[in-house]
Amino acid sequence: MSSRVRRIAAEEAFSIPEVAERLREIARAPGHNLDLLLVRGIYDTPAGDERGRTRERLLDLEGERLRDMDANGVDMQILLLTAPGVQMFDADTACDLAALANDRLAEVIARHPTRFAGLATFAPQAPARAVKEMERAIQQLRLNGFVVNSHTNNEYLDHPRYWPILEAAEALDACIYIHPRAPSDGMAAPFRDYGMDTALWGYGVEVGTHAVRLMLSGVFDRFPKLKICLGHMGEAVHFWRWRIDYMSQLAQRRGRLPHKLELKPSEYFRRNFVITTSGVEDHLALEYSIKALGVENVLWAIDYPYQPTAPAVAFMDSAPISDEDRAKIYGGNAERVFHLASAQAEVASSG
Ligand code: 1WB
Ligand code: MN
Repeated sequence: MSSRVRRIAAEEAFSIPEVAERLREIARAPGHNLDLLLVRGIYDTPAGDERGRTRERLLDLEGERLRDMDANGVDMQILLLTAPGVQMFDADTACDLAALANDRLAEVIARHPTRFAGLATFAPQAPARAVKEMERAIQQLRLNGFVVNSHTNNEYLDHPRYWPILEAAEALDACIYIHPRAPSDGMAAPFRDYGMDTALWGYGVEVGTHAVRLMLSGVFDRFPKLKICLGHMGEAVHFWRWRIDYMSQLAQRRGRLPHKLELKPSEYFRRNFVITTSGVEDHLALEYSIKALGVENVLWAIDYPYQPTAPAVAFMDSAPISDEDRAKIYGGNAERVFHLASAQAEVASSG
């Protein structure tokens, strides 16, 4: 049995031609939504240019992607339908394309069960249908969790409309990965300049805001076993833990919270959240995250194809941490959080 550390990359983006085609239609329609900057850049650009290459890499699953994994010793990618997922479509289109994307994901995993796992998509635009698709994705397709690209029509998952989605995820024991999209309309204006709509800054602010809303709304008292995953080194939410705890007590006393919280926000963050390192190759941020959250709650990710694989591997290989912790972050934690077959089980079934 190999004792080499298993490298499982936990937030790796893909798309399917049908979704890309619909996003191209959205790119060509008039509109002012902040996501359109990205959508026009990737889905309505010639195949040859840099963003066109990103589109090709998103649509490729078994060619260049597997070669890149092999070249860098990446055992497995956990695949997610890339932002904005199906969340810019009308509800019927979104439901249909979510099911199609989940089917394709299950097919590629069936062809490469040791190389890919996948998080299922659903359409928050139609919560009851989303719950049905969530159940199908876990119980029939055997996918490993869920992805949602932050807000939907400028609403966040703390809204009671979406509680059935949170309830289903908890009941299915399946983690919801909240991946960014551009900031919602109400806070978009200052992000229009300097490329700030993107992963440069806007994405983190958008998802960080989403996470803080969830914690303050009380949904983790209602759904205490709900698990949320945040990428990009937790979008820095835990860096603010002391201030959020302190100020949320004041907000509570001033009657600004809807519900008397059972725990402090930092306690919800440790209990109900895990984070990944996607796209953040900073040893100091990693050390802080391990100390603040516990090593069990930190998972490695690359952010393929938006960021290159080799530096993400070099970052983790050279992290000044114990080999035991490195193995947890590289793969052991992902096996637990996303219910993957363990390395031993993989060896036994293939050998
Ligand atoms: C980029 C990065 C674009 C991410 C994305 O589109 C996502 C980018 C959905 O750098 O252009 C990301 O997840 O970091
Ligand atoms: Mn990402």
